[in-house]
Amino acid sequence: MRPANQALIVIDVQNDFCPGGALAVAQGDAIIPQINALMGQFQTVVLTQDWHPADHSSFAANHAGAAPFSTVQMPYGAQTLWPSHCVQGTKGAEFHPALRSDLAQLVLRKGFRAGIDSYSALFENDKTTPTGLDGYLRARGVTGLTLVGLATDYCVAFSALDAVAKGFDVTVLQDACRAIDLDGSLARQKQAMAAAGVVLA
Ligand code: VGL
Ligand code: ZN
Repeated sequence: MRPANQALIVIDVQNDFCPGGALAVAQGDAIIPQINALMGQFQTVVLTQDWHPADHSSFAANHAGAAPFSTVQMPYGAQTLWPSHCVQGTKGAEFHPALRSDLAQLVLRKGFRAGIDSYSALFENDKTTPTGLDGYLRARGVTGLTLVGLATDYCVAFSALDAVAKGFDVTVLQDACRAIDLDGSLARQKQAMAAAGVVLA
Protein backbone atom coordinates (compact mmCIF):
# COMPACT_ATOMS: atom_id res chain seq x y z
CA MET A 1 0.00 0.00 0.00
CA ARG A 2 1.26 3.50 -0.86
CA PRO A 3 1.52 6.06 1.95
CA ALA A 4 -1.61 8.04 2.84
CA ASN A 5 -0.25 11.24 1.27
CA GLN A 6 -0.30 9.64 -2.21
CA ALA A 7 -3.40 9.71 -4.40
CA LEU A 8 -4.21 8.02 -7.70
CA ILE A 9 -6.12 10.23 -10.14
CA VAL A 10 -7.78 8.24 -12.93
CA ILE A 11 -8.68 10.55 -15.80
CA ASP A 12 -11.73 9.95 -18.02
CA VAL A 13 -11.67 6.17 -18.56
CA GLN A 14 -15.08 6.37 -20.23
CA ASN A 15 -16.71 4.50 -23.10
CA ASP A 16 -16.51 7.44 -25.52
CA PHE A 17 -12.71 7.58 -25.18
CA CYS A 18 -12.31 3.84 -25.76
CA PRO A 19 -12.48 1.91 -29.06
CA GLY A 20 -16.00 2.17 -30.49
CA GLY A 21 -16.64 5.46 -28.66
CA ALA A 22 -17.42 8.89 -30.06
CA LEU A 23 -13.92 10.28 -29.44
CA ALA A 24 -12.03 7.01 -29.34
CA VAL A 25 -8.40 7.06 -28.26
CA ALA A 26 -6.36 4.26 -29.90
CA GLN A 27 -5.99 1.39 -27.37
CA GLY A 28 -7.78 3.47 -24.75
CA ASP A 29 -9.08 0.30 -23.12
CA ALA A 30 -5.65 -1.40 -23.03
CA ILE A 31 -4.68 0.55 -19.89
CA ILE A 32 -7.58 -0.65 -17.76
CA PRO A 33 -6.02 -3.80 -16.21
CA GLN A 34 -3.02 -1.79 -15.01
CA ILE A 35 -5.25 0.98 -13.63
CA ASN A 36 -7.39 -1.57 -11.77
CA ALA A 37 -4.28 -3.02 -10.14
CA LEU A 38 -3.02 0.45 -9.17
CA MET A 39 -6.35 1.39 -7.57
CA GLY A 40 -5.81 -1.38 -5.06
CA GLN A 41 -2.53 0.21 -3.97
CA PHE A 42 -3.69 3.75 -3.13
CA GLN A 43 -5.67 4.90 -0.10
CA THR A 44 -7.09 7.83 -2.05
CA VAL A 45 -8.45 7.10 -5.52
CA VAL A 46 -10.26 9.74 -7.58
CA LEU A 47 -11.98 9.12 -10.90
CA THR A 48 -12.71 12.01 -13.21
CA GLN A 49 -15.65 11.86 -15.61
CA ASP A 50 -16.02 14.14 -18.63
CA TRP A 51 -19.66 15.18 -18.30
CA HIS A 52 -21.02 17.48 -20.99
CA PRO A 53 -24.54 18.77 -21.68
CA ALA A 54 -25.70 18.05 -25.27
CA ASP A 55 -25.38 21.76 -26.14
CA HIS A 56 -21.76 21.95 -24.95
CA SER A 57 -19.65 24.59 -26.70
CA SER A 58 -16.73 22.17 -27.22
CA PHE A 59 -18.82 20.12 -29.68
CA ALA A 60 -18.28 20.92 -33.39
CA ALA A 61 -21.95 20.07 -33.95
CA ASN A 62 -22.91 23.15 -31.91
CA HIS A 63 -20.94 25.52 -34.19
CA ALA A 64 -22.53 25.99 -37.65
CA GLY A 65 -20.18 24.83 -40.41
CA ALA A 66 -17.36 23.87 -38.04
CA ALA A 67 -15.47 20.60 -38.50
CA PRO A 68 -14.42 18.37 -35.62
CA PHE A 69 -10.80 18.98 -34.56
CA SER A 70 -10.86 22.59 -35.78
CA THR A 71 -10.27 25.48 -33.36
CA VAL A 72 -12.51 28.39 -32.33
CA GLN A 73 -11.91 31.38 -30.08
CA MET A 74 -13.92 31.31 -26.88
CA PRO A 75 -14.03 34.16 -24.34
CA TYR A 76 -11.40 32.22 -22.34
CA GLY A 77 -9.12 31.52 -25.35
CA ALA A 78 -8.65 28.93 -28.10
CA GLN A 79 -10.85 25.84 -27.90
CA THR A 80 -10.54 22.68 -30.00
CA LEU A 81 -13.92 21.47 -31.30
CA TRP A 82 -14.55 17.78 -30.72
CA PRO A 83 -17.06 15.24 -31.95
CA SER A 84 -19.95 15.19 -29.47
CA HIS A 85 -18.82 12.95 -26.59
CA CYS A 86 -19.50 12.09 -22.96
CA VAL A 87 -22.99 13.56 -23.02
CA GLN A 88 -24.51 13.48 -19.53
CA GLY A 89 -26.52 10.33 -18.86
CA THR A 90 -25.48 8.49 -22.04
CA LYS A 91 -23.69 5.15 -22.37
CA GLY A 92 -20.68 6.97 -23.82
CA ALA A 93 -20.27 9.00 -20.65
CA GLU A 94 -20.25 5.91 -18.41
CA PHE A 95 -16.99 4.51 -17.14
CA HIS A 96 -15.72 1.60 -19.21
CA PRO A 97 -17.37 -1.52 -17.75
CA ALA A 98 -13.97 -3.16 -17.11
CA LEU A 99 -12.82 -0.26 -14.89
CA ARG A 100 -13.10 -1.09 -11.17
CA SER A 101 -14.89 2.18 -10.43
CA ASP A 102 -16.08 0.70 -7.12
CA LEU A 103 -12.54 1.16 -5.78
CA ALA A 104 -12.70 4.99 -5.98
CA GLN A 105 -13.81 7.28 -3.15
CA LEU A 106 -14.57 10.30 -5.32
CA VAL A 107 -16.00 10.75 -8.81
CA LEU A 108 -15.31 14.25 -10.03
CA ARG A 109 -17.40 15.40 -12.97
CA LYS A 110 -16.09 18.16 -15.21
CA GLY A 111 -17.10 20.06 -18.32
CA PHE A 112 -20.73 20.29 -17.18
CA ARG A 113 -21.17 23.99 -18.02
CA ALA A 114 -22.27 24.52 -21.64
CA GLY A 115 -20.11 27.59 -22.17
CA ILE A 116 -16.77 26.28 -20.95
CA ASP A 117 -14.72 23.13 -21.36
CA SER A 118 -12.67 21.55 -18.58
CA TYR A 119 -9.76 19.35 -19.58
CA SER A 120 -8.07 19.64 -16.21
CA ALA A 121 -9.31 17.96 -13.05
CA LEU A 122 -8.37 21.11 -11.11
CA PHE A 123 -9.45 24.08 -13.23
CA GLU A 124 -11.87 24.66 -16.08
CA ASN A 125 -10.37 25.87 -19.36
CA ASP A 126 -10.47 29.54 -18.28
CA LYS A 127 -7.71 28.44 -15.86
CA THR A 128 -9.47 30.24 -12.98
CA THR A 129 -12.70 28.36 -12.17
CA PRO A 130 -11.72 25.64 -9.67
CA THR A 131 -13.29 22.19 -9.66
CA GLY A 132 -12.63 21.83 -5.93
CA LEU A 133 -10.28 18.85 -6.29
CA ASP A 134 -7.34 20.81 -4.88
CA GLY A 135 -9.24 21.41 -1.63
CA TYR A 136 -10.44 17.80 -1.41
CA LEU A 137 -6.92 16.44 -1.76
CA ARG A 138 -5.37 18.93 0.66
CA ALA A 139 -8.04 18.30 3.29
CA ARG A 140 -7.08 14.62 3.12
CA GLY A 141 -3.38 15.38 3.53
CA VAL A 142 -2.46 14.41 -0.01
CA THR A 143 0.77 15.88 -1.37
CA GLY A 144 1.67 13.49 -4.20
CA LEU A 145 -0.39 12.50 -7.23
CA THR A 146 -0.06 9.69 -9.74
CA LEU A 147 -2.03 10.39 -12.90
CA VAL A 148 -3.27 7.76 -15.33
CA GLY A 149 -5.99 7.59 -17.98
CA LEU A 150 -7.17 9.39 -21.12
CA ALA A 151 -5.98 11.29 -22.91
CA THR A 152 -2.28 11.81 -22.17
CA ASP A 153 -2.03 15.02 -24.19
CA TYR A 154 -5.33 16.63 -23.13
CA CYS A 155 -7.02 15.87 -19.84
CA VAL A 156 -4.06 14.08 -18.25
CA ALA A 157 -1.54 16.76 -19.30
CA PHE A 158 -3.75 19.71 -18.31
CA SER A 159 -4.40 18.08 -14.93
CA ALA A 160 -0.69 17.36 -14.37
CA LEU A 161 0.33 20.93 -15.25
CA ASP A 162 -2.29 22.47 -12.97
CA ALA A 163 -1.36 20.08 -10.15
CA VAL A 164 2.37 20.93 -10.21
CA ALA A 165 1.45 24.62 -10.34
CA LYS A 166 -0.61 24.01 -7.18
CA GLY A 167 2.40 22.47 -5.46
CA PHE A 168 1.70 18.74 -5.71
CA ASP A 169 4.42 16.25 -6.59
CA VAL A 170 3.08 14.79 -9.83
CA THR A 171 3.91 11.61 -11.70
CA VAL A 172 2.27 10.65 -15.00
CA LEU A 173 2.49 6.89 -15.57
CA GLN A 174 2.78 6.86 -19.34
CA ASP A 175 2.12 3.12 -19.65
CA ALA A 176 -1.27 3.65 -18.10
CA CYS A 177 -2.23 6.53 -20.42
CA ARG A 178 -3.07 6.79 -24.13
CA ALA A 179 -3.00 9.92 -26.33
CA ILE A 180 -5.19 11.59 -28.95
CA ASP A 181 -2.06 13.13 -30.59
CA LEU A 182 -3.60 15.93 -32.64
CA ASP A 183 -1.05 17.98 -34.64
CA GLY A 184 1.89 16.95 -32.48
CA SER A 185 0.05 17.56 -29.22
CA LEU A 186 1.60 14.55 -27.49
CA ALA A 187 5.23 15.62 -28.01
CA ARG A 188 4.33 19.22 -27.14
CA GLN A 189 2.57 18.30 -23.92
CA LYS A 190 5.25 15.83 -22.83
CA GLN A 191 7.79 18.60 -23.21
CA ALA A 192 5.59 21.04 -21.29
CA MET A 193 5.06 18.53 -18.47
CA ALA A 194 8.76 17.71 -18.20
CA ALA A 195 9.67 21.42 -18.17
CA ALA A 196 7.14 22.05 -15.40
CA GLY A 197 8.56 19.31 -13.22
CA VAL A 198 6.06 16.53 -13.83
CA VAL A 199 7.74 13.13 -13.56
CA LEU A 200 7.00 11.15 -16.75
CA ALA A 201 7.42 7.58 -15.59
C1 VGL B 1 -10.71 14.96 -23.37
C2 VGL B 1 -11.00 16.06 -25.35
C3 VGL B 1 -12.25 16.47 -24.98
C4 VGL B 1 -9.83 14.10 -22.51
C5 VGL B 1 -11.96 15.36 -22.96
O1 VGL B 1 -10.35 13.40 -21.63
O2 VGL B 1 -8.60 14.12 -22.73
N1 VGL B 1 -10.23 15.32 -24.56
N2 VGL B 1 -12.72 16.11 -23.78
ZN1 ZN C 1 -14.73 16.55 -23.30
